[in-house]
Amino acid sequence: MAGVAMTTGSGMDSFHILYADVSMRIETGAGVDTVNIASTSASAYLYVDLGEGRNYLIVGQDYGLSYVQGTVESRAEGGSNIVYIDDRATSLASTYTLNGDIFQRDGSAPIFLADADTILFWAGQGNGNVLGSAGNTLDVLDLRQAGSESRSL
Ligand SMILES: [Ca+2]
Ligand SMILES: [Ca+2]
Repeated sequence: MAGVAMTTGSGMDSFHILYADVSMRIETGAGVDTVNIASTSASAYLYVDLGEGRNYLIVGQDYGLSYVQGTVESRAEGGSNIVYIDDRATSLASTYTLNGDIFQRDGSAPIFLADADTILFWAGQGNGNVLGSAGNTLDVLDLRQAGSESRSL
């Protein structure tokens, strides 16, 4: 994988990825780490391993999932991740699918959520001024593949 590789240590590390246009591999090691992903290009494959501890993975909080166009693969080797998927910046109705540990919004890249302990999800908020922004659809296809004990949606 060409691109950026970063490894950090046992402290509480925080990454805010505003725009990834090359592939990245980020490993944050032990400690309660936070990785916040705002925007990725289609040619960028983003691999994040938040390591030991109960970590926080945030996707889409800045601009919504429309700007997440490159695949995101996440895990927490030896730990777990609390995952926030936030598409509130999107005003049109969307279809979201959770299939095992793969989350995807139509028109956005898949987000792989290995070692997710909890998933908190916000769909688009809609816009009363835009026609056709009625409801969102969330399809949960299969949670049995997920390697976690409980899930919150
Ligand atoms: Ca760390
Ligand atoms: Ca960690």
